[in-house]
Amino acid sequence: MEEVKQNPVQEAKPERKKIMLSGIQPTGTFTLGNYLGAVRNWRQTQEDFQCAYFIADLHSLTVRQEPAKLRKQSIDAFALLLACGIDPAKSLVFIQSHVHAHAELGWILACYSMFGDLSRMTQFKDKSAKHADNVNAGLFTYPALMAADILLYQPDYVPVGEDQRQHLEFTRDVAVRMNSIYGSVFRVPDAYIVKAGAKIMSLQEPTKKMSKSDTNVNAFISILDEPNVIVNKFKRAVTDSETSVCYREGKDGINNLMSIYSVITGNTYEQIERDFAGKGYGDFKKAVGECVAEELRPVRERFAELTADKAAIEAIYRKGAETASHVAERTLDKVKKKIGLLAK
Ligand code: AQP
Repeated sequence: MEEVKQNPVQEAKPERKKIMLSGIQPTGTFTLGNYLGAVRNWRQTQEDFQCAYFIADLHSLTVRQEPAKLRKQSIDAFALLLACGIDPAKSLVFIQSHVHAHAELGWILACYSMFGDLSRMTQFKDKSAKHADNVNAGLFTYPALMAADILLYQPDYVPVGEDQRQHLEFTRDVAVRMNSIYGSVFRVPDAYIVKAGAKIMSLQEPTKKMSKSDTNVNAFISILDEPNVIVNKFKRAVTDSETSVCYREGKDGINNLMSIYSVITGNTYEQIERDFAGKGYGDFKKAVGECVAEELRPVRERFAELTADKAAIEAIYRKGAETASHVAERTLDKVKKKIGLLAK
């Protein structure tokens, strides 16, 4: 196989492109929410930014995982990133646990993270309520690891959907705290606001966000679902007892479907309301299902091609780990020196 060159995010010239970084957990096949809210935008941003994208496998450990399943999900998630159009020739793509600096800086930053701030994190509250039998320390300190994931690559921007704002604020606070004690250690990243597809909701409980670890398979669209499965899930989507397709407060189910349809087709809500005036929810759900199935078709096909050659995928993530380690260790060495750890 031809060697794929990974794009080293920090070896940029003064007129460098801005650096952008994000990650996704290997907790299941990506959903339509992950795709529209994150990965599809990542594919577009890699044209204008120097991007680094990673599989956040260390984060997935905050919830108990089956080892064999996690391994498979991690390699599949990596292949999915590539299938969604993340191009290792343009972006740095790697697996978090392959780069030791993440865990190491995570510990250091935990020592600069405040208990009060950690205890206010929505994700900690949500996940500890959902997994009351396993409220572990990682679930509590994960924002410090997330700050390390980001700050190691000195990005200018982190793309944030609605659910991620708090994490970036936490990261910025830690970076500012360290910079104010030790001088310039980190670039303080700004939010890159993702408007389109910012939050896709569950098809069964449209007040909850669509999640890949939802136990109800009808609640989410997996990006590898077959077209007929996608159309059927949309047919079953929870809506309301009215009949007109319009975007209005309280119509959470229809609002969600309109938002999905609008992101994919580029049609405005007014246009959608006009196109479906006089038609029932059935017609609209079918149209949404069909456009989603069409949007995901190339991803599914590319994923099948990629996973047929496991060695090729391994070569890409090994190369990614090597390049990412090189970049991350430069930041880590700088931090260690600044805070007073003795050099080897
Ligand atoms: N429903 C969503 N709508 C829009 N964006 C979403 N994202 C997740 N769900 C939606 C975005 O996907 C990126 C990666 O998320 P993640 O896998 O790291 O964690 P998550 O947000 O916890 O995603 P899930 O699917 O809900 O995973 P589980 O079920 O394991 O907790 C992020 O940029 C996120 O904003």
